[in-house]
This record gives sequence, structure tokens and C-alpha cells, in this order.
Amino acid sequence: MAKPPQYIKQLFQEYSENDTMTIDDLLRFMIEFQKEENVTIHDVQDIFEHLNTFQSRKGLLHLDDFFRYLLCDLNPPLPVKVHQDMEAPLSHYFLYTGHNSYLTGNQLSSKSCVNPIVKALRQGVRVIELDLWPNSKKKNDVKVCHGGTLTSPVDLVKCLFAIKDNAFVASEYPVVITFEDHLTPNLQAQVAQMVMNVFREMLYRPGTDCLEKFPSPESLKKRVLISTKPPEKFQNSKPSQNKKDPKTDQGQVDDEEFIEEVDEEKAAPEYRNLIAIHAMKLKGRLDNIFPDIVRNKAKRLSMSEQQLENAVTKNHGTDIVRFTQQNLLRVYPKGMRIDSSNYNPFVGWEHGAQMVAFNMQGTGKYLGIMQGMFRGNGGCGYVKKPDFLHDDQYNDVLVPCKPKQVKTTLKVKIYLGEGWNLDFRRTHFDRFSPPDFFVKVRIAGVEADKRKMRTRVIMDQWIPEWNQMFEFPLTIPELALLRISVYDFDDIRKHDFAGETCLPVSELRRGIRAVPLHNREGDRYKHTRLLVGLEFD
Ligand SMILES: [Ca+2]
Ligand SMILES: [Ca+2]
Ligand SMILES: [Ca+2]
Repeated sequence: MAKPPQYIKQLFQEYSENDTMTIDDLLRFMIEFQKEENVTIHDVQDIFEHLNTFQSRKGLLHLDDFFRYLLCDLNPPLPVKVHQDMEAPLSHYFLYTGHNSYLTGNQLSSKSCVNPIVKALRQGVRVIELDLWPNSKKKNDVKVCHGGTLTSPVDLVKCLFAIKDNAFVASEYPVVITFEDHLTPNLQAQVAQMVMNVFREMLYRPGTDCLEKFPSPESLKKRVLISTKPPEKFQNSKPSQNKKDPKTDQGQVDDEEFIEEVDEEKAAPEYRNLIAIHAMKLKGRLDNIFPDIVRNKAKRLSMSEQQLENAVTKNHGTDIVRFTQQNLLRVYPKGMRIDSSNYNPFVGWEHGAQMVAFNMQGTGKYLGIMQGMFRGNGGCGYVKKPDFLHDDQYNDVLVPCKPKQVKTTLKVKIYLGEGWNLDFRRTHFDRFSPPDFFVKVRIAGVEADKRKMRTRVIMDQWIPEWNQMFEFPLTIPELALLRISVYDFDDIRKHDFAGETCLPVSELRRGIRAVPLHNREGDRYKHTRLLVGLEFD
């Protein structure tokens, strides 16, 4: 275990008397130094009780106890509970969103099953996507699979039960199921029956043609919402003469293109009545699309990452932000990502897109950033969008040529790390010597705020002590994420990965905090963590 560094000793001196700290001393430390304005004597009493195991004298903390406290889970870098306003309409939040949620691996030949759905929900994902196809092997049956590929199917009913059983384990805020449906009216009626039978009163059905305004996550706790395109007969938008424009579609392998012609007479009203969030597809030229949208009805529009980028390049950024002030925008990975990789989520977030849909089964920088965003707000899967995205006067806050004003400077001090010796084998990093750790400290965010720094390498130490400070001036701190990753330095080979995390800057708790590290899949290591100082100027 790490020993308290000089700086922590000084801090302890400052807040203790005769080398012991009382409950009142710790309270003073938390208010003055950790800037926890709302902390009470009861909170501190609870902490003392939890610390009891390594307390040598009851009711008093020694230097080692104080240091253990700073490095333990009772001192996390983010608030643990939901703390944002949850009473605003759904369109005011970013939702943790999955793409092809049933796939275990790549987009072409991997197996489909309920496990990735269960895992995603238990990580806090709130939007699950299911692609519905007729089951060619069984009459009147529906399967879930990635159409037009060799991925194996899974029964719809199994998926629905998996969602029901796991929806509210990680969070009690609503789960949205987005259907991409390729079904006949007959099968749609069957799906309606199935969905009703599985979810019953959990299902939220507004009972009106189309919502004027979305309800709030608070009012939809423990509810399941279905979002899909209503059958043609019931669409109150323009008739289907607007065939897809090859210029905006650019060879997307998006399944909605394969939608079957619906027999209008037979379109299933039961199915239509399931839909809480009406979906529509981007059709026609971009210039016509946004003025075309009926302003007073709340809908969901789907765009591929590429369509979004094109729209932004062609100066539709402000239109998109305005659209997302009342409606939902879902962005999905382009069809070329057959390896289930992901894309830069900031293009969507900067423009207010609530559902930036990600392949959750992989690893990678962008998935790490996505996981980081949704560690915010107690990990409940809903993060409130920054206020400026809901400003009536919104006007290209993010245009690249506009001069940027630094709103705040984040100061990150990396003190030390510990736990690798407990989570890894002795020879995991270097065969013949202890590891040589260094830390990369980076900001992900809007272009102007991106920055990369790193600590020096501490050679041959399982418990490295860096004591290095880094400063990050931020123009849009609301969208900035702090990325921290540790590596074992190697001369000849690629450095070995030794844990990472990503944290929303706007939620960081100030003071000295214990920052737990995660593996590449986002699972937390049991013991590996850093002691980090966090301040704003
Ligand atoms: Ca190594
Ligand atoms: Ca070494
Ligand atoms: Ca090494």
C-alpha cells in the first residue's frame, strides 16, 4: 500500500491536533479544503463508522487513516447520486444509447443474443435498438437480427423479457426501445400483442396521435417507451413520394431502406398505438428538411454520423440545434463500421443530439468517452444537456472561426497511484522488473478545448508517485471530459495499458479525490486507483 506523501502529511497537520483528527476536524477539512458545502456532521460520522476497520483509536483518525480515507471509495471524483433536474422534457437530456444492441461482435457475422442487451442495461444504457424481421423459418414469427448480413437471429420475445428483467437495475429512469421494423401489418399486430403481454403497465402509451411535448424522465420512472416509425397509413407527414435522395444517403447500409411496402388497409392500429415516440427518417434534400418539420409535434429523427457531418459542413448546425430543442435526434454509426467501431460523439452532442447511438460491445477511445459522459448524473443514463443548447437565441456558439473565451481553467494534479500489484500478476507489465508507469492526462471536448499532457515515467515502481500538475483552459466546460490513462513505459515494444477513466469535467468534485481506473471494456479494477487533485480557476 502507498505511504502518505509529504503534501498529505502537511494537510493532515493543518487539520489535526496532536496527530489525531476528530469528526469536527474532518468536517472542517471537507468544507474548507474539499469544498463540500453541503456536507453535514452526520455524513462525517458515517465516514468515521465506515473507516472503523482501520482506525486504531475509536473516534479519532491518525495520518494513515486519513490517507486511507482519501484513497478509498468514500472519496470519489464524481457525485454518486442523481443530482440534476429530472423534470425537464426528454429532449433536454443526452440519453445513453446503444446501436444494434443484440449483436455480440461485428456487424456482419457475429452472433445475436440477449447478453449484450442485459450488459448494456446494467451499465445504464437507456435506449436499446432492435431490428425486427419476419422469421422465414417459422410462420407468423418475428426475429431480431441485422438484416442482409450473416449475423444469427434471436427471438424477439427473449429480447423483450431481457429488457423487462434488467431495465431498472442500474437506473429507474425510463428505457426507450427503438424498433427498426421490416414487418407486414400482420406481424406488426403480433409484435404489438407481444410487447403488451411482456410489459403490461410498464409500457408508456401517450394515447394521443403524437405528443406535443415530451414528458420528463422523472414522470416516466420505471416505464418503457417504444419508438419507431408509425405504419404508413398513420403517418401524418407528406405522402411517400419523397423517394430517398442518393446524395444524402451515400450508400448507407441502413436497414430502414429495405422497408416493405405496407398495405394501408391492413396497417395494424394496435401497433400504431404502442408508439410513444414517433420516428422519422431523413429524406430529401437537407435544405428542405428542417423547415419541413412540424414544429409543435415532438418526434425523433434518425441520421447517420455521415449525414450529420454533411449537414454541419453545409451550415445546418444551427437548424439542427433548434430542431433538438423540442425533438429528439438519433445519430447512428455509418454502415461501413462493420467492425462495430464507433465515431466522434462530440459532433452529435455539440448539436444537441440526444441519442448518439454506439456499438457497446467493443473497446476504443470513443467508447471510453461515451462511458465517461454517462458516469455523470449518478450513472442514471440521462445527462442534462448544457443550457446554451436550449437557448432560444442559440446562434452558432460553436462555429470554429468565432473567437473563444476561456470560461474556466481545470487544474489536475496527479499525486500517486496504487493497486496494480493486487490486480495484475507480477510479470504482467515487465518480466524482469517492476513496471514503469506514466499517466496521460487529456481533455476531450469541443475542438478549442482538446489538449494532451503526460507525466514523467517513474521507473520500476508498483506504487508510483508523480506529484505533477496540469492546467486545461476550457471554453465549453459543459461538454468537456477529463481522460486519464496509465501506461507502463517500454523502450522497444508498445507501452502496456495499465488502466483508464473518463470523467465529465462539469461534475468533478474539487479537492483531493480517489479516482478508480477501468480496463479497456470499461469494467472497474478492484484495487487500481489514482490520488488526484482537482481545482477550477
Ligand atoms: Ca512492459
Ligand atoms: Ca521496469
Ligand atoms: Ca516497462
